[in-house]
Amino acid sequence: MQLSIVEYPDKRLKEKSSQVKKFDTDLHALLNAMYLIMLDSNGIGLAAIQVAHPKAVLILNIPNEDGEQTEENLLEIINPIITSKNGITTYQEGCLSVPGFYEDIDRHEKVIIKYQDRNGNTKTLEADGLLSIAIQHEIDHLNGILFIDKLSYSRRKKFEKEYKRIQKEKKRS
Ligand code: QAP
Ligand code: CO
Repeated sequence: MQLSIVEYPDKRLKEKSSQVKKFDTDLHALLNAMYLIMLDSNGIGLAAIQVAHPKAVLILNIPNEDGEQTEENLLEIINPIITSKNGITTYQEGCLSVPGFYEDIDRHEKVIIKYQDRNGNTKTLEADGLLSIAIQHEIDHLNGILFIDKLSYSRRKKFEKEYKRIQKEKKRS
């Protein structure tokens, strides 16, 4: 499966993802291909809608204390729901679908989610730190929301201007 990353301002990123019902080989092929393109793009998180599959599927691979990403830390999360959240934390986020732009975003400090794994087994995960932030960022994608949608009016205007410049720079190189 050859995937490519859908980039802002592509309208497909606004779509709401649908629930996964079949935990079959098609789903496994999608998950495997998502992992490869995420690593290839130097990402730590990716939702299926970012590769043009509007399904409630996301993967996360947070680096360890040594800054290394290992496949044993790969999380495959299907049909997630946040069952509990508390605290507030701020982190400078980026997104593979908004390349080259980073901005501070407020999130819940800790979340507990319920989700299914690639075989349809129900799991619970308690997350804090970068994992908690990444989960919230990716669940937003499933609802058609990008981190830039959370910016104030003035920061959003600043983003639009800067992003145009980034896009122009890319075309030149
Ligand atoms: C979502 O983001 C996230 O602009 C994952 O040029 C964000 O993997 C999780 C990336 C913040 C936790 C905190 C972005 C790669 C990767 C870029 C990513 C770029 C190359 C973003
Ligand atoms: Co993203």
